[in-house]
Amino acid sequence: MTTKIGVLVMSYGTPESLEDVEAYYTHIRRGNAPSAEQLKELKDRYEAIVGGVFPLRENTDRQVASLQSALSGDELDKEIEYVCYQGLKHARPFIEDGVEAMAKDGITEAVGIVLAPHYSTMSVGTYIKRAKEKAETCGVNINFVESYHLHPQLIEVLGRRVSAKLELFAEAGAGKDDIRVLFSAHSLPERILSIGDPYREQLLETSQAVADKAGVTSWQFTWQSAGRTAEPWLGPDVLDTLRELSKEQVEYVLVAPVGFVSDHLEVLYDLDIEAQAVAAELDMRLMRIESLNSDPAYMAVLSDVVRTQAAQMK
Ligand code: FEC
Repeated sequence: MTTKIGVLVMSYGTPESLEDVEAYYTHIRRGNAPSAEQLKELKDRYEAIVGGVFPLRENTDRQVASLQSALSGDELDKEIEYVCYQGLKHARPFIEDGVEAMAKDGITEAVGIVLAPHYSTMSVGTYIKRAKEKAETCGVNINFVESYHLHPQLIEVLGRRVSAKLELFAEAGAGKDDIRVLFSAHSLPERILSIGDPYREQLLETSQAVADKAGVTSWQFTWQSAGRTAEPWLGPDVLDTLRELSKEQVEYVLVAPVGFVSDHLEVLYDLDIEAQAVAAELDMRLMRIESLNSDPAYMAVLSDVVRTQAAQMK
């Protein structure tokens, strides 16, 4: 007999239209509406992205569909049928909607996974909390993949992306030691450090492993996309790091945003527009590795960790 296992695939979520940005921003701010100035600033950033205003929606849709295919084509697990459901943190379908949809389909056993490889109580932890709370009310037994930041195939594919851009720099005349690789991730409030949160450590572990894989010795870690709130956020920010590197006469910089897996605002605006503008001012050449999006290698990572989690539930 085939057992059906639901897979709740969770991601950040993005507005559906410019009119929807205010509600989205209010949700991120836990019900506090942004000021007119903050709202305009965010809408301007969405409008500035080239190639589509809300690319994260399409990218998440594709990732969920690709993961479904990867799990369905599994010859090993003939007794298990995996059914993927999408659940977004700040937009429809919300995490709770995804859990409810599973329950309506009669699913009682599920695995939850976030499209972000590193665990933090303030990021992945809050996705898990919401999914768990909803699952309890719907009679769904759900277990979670908390992180997969050192999965060998993840390190392999990120290493390949770093090497590909380093080759482009070499073709442009840069020597290996002239290039600084900057691994980056979304900043979080500094207070996470005092509660022993593993986020920073996991990001450094991924960075070290990818650097080793690509044979990079000249690298450092930097934060990006800090929120616009009064409390201190983890730094240094990528823009400050570029200014520091300029003082060290570094001319070539490769940014590898290993904390993200998709093309979205924080990559397409914060790096490709904002950081590029600062690099140009400093007369530096800046490149970024391509995002994983629905690369089959990333789908293989996700399907592997989902299957491993499901096997532990048997
Ligand atoms: O393309 C898109 O539409 C969405 C891009 C997007 C991603 C993303 C990922 C993460 N965030 C994380 C933490 C925070 C915290 C706050 C916060 C605020 C924002 C705002 C926007 C936004 N985030 Fe985000 N984040 C994205 C977008 N984020 C827009 C609001 C304006 C601003 O501050 O820039 C602060 C909340 C507060 O005000 O209290 C904290 C983390 C990630 C990476 C992990 C994940 O994907 O969940 C952590 C993509």
